[in-house]
Amino acid sequence: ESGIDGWLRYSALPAEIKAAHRGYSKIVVLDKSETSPVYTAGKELQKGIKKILGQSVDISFDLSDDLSNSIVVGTTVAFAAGGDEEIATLKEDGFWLNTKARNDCVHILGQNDRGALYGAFEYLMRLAQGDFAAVAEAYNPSAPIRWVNQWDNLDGSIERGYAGPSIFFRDGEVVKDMARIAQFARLLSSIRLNAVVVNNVNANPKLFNETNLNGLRRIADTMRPWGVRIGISLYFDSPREFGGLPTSDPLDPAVNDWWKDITAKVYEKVPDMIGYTIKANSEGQPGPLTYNRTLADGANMFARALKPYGDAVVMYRAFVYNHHLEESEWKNDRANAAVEYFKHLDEEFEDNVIVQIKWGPIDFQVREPPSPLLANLRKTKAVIEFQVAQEYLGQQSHFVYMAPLWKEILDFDMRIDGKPSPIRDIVSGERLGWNRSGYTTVLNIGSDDTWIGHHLSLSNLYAYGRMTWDPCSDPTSIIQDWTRLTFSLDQTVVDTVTKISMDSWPTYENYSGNLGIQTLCDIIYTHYGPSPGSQDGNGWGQWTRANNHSIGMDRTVATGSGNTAQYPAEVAAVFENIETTPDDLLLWFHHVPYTHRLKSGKTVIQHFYDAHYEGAKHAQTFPLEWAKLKGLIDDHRFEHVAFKLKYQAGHAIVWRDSVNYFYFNKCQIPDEKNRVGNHLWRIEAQNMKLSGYKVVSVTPAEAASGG
Ligand code: BDP
Repeated sequence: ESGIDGWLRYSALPAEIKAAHRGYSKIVVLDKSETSPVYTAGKELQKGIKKILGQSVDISFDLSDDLSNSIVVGTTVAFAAGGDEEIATLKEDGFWLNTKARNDCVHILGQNDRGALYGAFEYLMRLAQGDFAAVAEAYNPSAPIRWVNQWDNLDGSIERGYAGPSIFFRDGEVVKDMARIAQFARLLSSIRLNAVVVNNVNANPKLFNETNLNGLRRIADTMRPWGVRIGISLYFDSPREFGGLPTSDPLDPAVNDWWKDITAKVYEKVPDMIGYTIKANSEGQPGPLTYNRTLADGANMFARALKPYGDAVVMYRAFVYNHHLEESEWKNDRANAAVEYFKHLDEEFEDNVIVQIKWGPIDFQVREPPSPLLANLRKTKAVIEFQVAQEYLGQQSHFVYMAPLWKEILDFDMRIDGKPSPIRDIVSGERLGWNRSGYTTVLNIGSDDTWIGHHLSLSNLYAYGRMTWDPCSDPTSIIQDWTRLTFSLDQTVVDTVTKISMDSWPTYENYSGNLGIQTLCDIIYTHYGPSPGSQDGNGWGQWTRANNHSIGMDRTVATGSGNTAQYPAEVAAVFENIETTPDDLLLWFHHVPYTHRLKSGKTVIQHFYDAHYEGAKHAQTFPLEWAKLKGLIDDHRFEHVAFKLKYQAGHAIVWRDSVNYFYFNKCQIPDEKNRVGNHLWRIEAQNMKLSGYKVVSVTPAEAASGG
């Protein structure tokens, strides 16, 4: 199997399970229009039932038919004409699933078209897992915004993409063939994600040429039947660079008119566009600050242009920082940037501006505390930005299942005004009374059949959908469901994938960066393999502040960057005090000697050594665990994952030795267990017979056994 259907394979149920199902008389679809998600739902049910149960069922559009033993799918409004069922309250995109309705009917009724399609998928995914239990339940999303951001470039490359070229763009234009785009929309809608921003946040203004505007129309037309809307990322300086204006100053009337005009052109092609995503004044991108205007001035310009278009919003990214800092400014703390830039503007943004905040204060590291900005906006609405792309987490060559990480962040209680404020309630809008907020994620699916470059990593997309709908979902049951749908109902398969997945984040953290020091990868460009030495003394500002005696970034008010004070008082007090800071964030908030004792009783440096050995050792178990699945799943995917996990196991050893040796060199404190420098389990190149290789120097040097 190629993996192209992801978790929507609808594998035939084993005969004994199938036998327990009575089948259906027909599928009654309450919308005849082929572009409606309700119609799509009908077709999907027909296809799924054929594959899962082996039954061919006809579609009818007539509610006045004899409905016994049928499936009815549509909106509650369309159904009201023909029924009197009592349905629990539904929110936007919600649905009602009743598998024991009158006359042995199954009712799948959406609050809107999209909800009906979500309901159809829910029902099919239950069937596919052999779950025929009766339900009569309302399903409602935690938040209205459940998006993904693809970072696709017009030339077909993908920023931080590890799964082949873009499915959207090639050679400067939108692709001709929409087949993959439809398949992608199907995957998104099955996990109840309602929009995709199709191009990179480092955007190209050529997106606005006539060919591409028509291309956007085709993308939107392809995704609409799946209930997925599209949005685009904008390049701030487009008026100057693309429109020929002398400036892109957001307070210049001509610039405002230019954005209004181009927006009108965009909406002529895509009338239901969800809006614009803006990355400005960050990492070399121009923005309002370039023109001595505030970030709110910039955001509001787009907001005004979008006002006439229904519920369209501006997603203004809080990821604003300058990486060209002079040496003297290295003392600045990039973790402070978002709050410093945005907090005082809280009252200034137009109602249709939403601030898009990365989950941590820096940049998708293996461990960060939650971004303090999530607790600093009151009036201005926000979405949290996750990263399904494993940019700093092994780039889909290592596997890290991220649902447990997201859950920790979403469960984190910010204690705004001393009251319970778990982040999931902030982003749902409940805590501060926001009407439009929620979630987005960086996603890097490409044209590879695996979608994402590693069959196991696709679980992150599935989990993202599940958690945005219901952030209280349990990561373990999510991965179990995903495994049953993706691989097999076999219990060994489910248990094995679950075990590898649930162990994957702690394992990666152990061998890649502990105690809140961040992922010790090459920070300058690749963000991949070990390079602890690259962390300090550069404008990218992801500091470890490691010297020969001590390590960690002092973010306290007392002696450091003052970052702790950006959190609400109760949380600030916990992080300010080294005694109450949890060990796994110790070096994020404090600078301590390598000999500092953790709550576990170990010193920091011994913890580093032990964790890296532990992590690399545990990574060796992944290919062994996986080997149990030989013959229980298809060979193609078995071999693909086996290869990846074996590579990961090897690279984990490179990580282990590089990081340990680097810090040993710095502090010269020996490992109590005398392992560092012994390069356990490594096969040295000089001990191998090699042909066809040439000798190169190893970077970073500490990755080489001889240093
Ligand atoms: C960083 C990525 C960079 C993105 C940036 C962003 O390395 O490629 O452009 O985030 O989020 O993590 O804008």
